[in-house]
Amino acid sequence: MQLTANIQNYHFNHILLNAAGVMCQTSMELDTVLASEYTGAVVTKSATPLVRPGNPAPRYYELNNGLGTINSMGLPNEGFDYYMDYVDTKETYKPIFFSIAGLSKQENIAMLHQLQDADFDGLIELNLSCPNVPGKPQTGYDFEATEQILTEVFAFFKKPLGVKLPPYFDIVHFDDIAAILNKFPLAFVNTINSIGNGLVIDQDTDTVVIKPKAGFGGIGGTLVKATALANVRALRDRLNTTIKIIGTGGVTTGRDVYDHLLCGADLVEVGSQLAIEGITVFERLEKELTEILTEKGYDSLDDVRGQLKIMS
Ligand code: RRO
Repeated sequence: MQLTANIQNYHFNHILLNAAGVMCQTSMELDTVLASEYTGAVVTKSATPLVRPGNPAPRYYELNNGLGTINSMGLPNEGFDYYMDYVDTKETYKPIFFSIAGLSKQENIAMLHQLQDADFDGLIELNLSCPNVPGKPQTGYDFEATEQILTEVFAFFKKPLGVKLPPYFDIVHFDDIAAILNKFPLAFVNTINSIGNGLVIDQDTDTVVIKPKAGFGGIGGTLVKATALANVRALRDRLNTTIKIIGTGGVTTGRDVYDHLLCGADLVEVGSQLAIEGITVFERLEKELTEILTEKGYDSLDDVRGQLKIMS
């Protein structure tokens, strides 16, 4: 069965890939994702202009019972030039998403100018939703700032660009963010980033489980699946059809991938479960998805995408 997708002129032979931040900080990790037979693309760790060590450890924790993860990595990355060198020298037929997350609008604009002028011919993901840099709010929750940066970006930027969004929790917020995003020629939106500023407590020691921000961190994995699906569905219902959707959040089984597709996702990313299980997660998820599609008698993803049923 063809488990493929398209965003503009980019073709994806498989619908799964890593979520930014997981298995994508170093060239070796990026190579690992690209080398998997079951990934359609790779996304780089969100880059800042200069290399960053990130927050102090421990900064990542896996909850018991596979419930999910909490992280406050704090945007550790090798710096913009490192990822530019990587994409410049990498020979692959798979599309590459170059993720950036400047600490200010000016940093994002500067990196986008460099990407615009470079030979890079992949897609660009502007991360508007990092929850873990102390003192830096998530731009995606500031609708005015979101519209402002996109207005400035699209005044000069001509390459395929998408945005990584934080989860929204209110119908009016779905309406408002979609109305803003629809004003721009976005190639895609990626929803959701981790649910920001959760708190996990160790039962034996009555202590938080990560050190930065007094234990507050972004939640991922099974715990966030319902929120992720709601965001994919709500945005698919509201965005122009030219804007494709990457569904991210709560994917640990083939059924979770299927549910993202039902809600309208074109591609599906795996974050927490990739960190927990490693690169073989993609093979398992694709096999489980294929079994579900076969059992239901579907021979194309077009039969599934966006076909969620509601009650009359
Ligand atoms: O590096 C991080 O702390 C981080 C980022 Br940039 C992000 O976008 N989402 C997340 O959960 N962690």
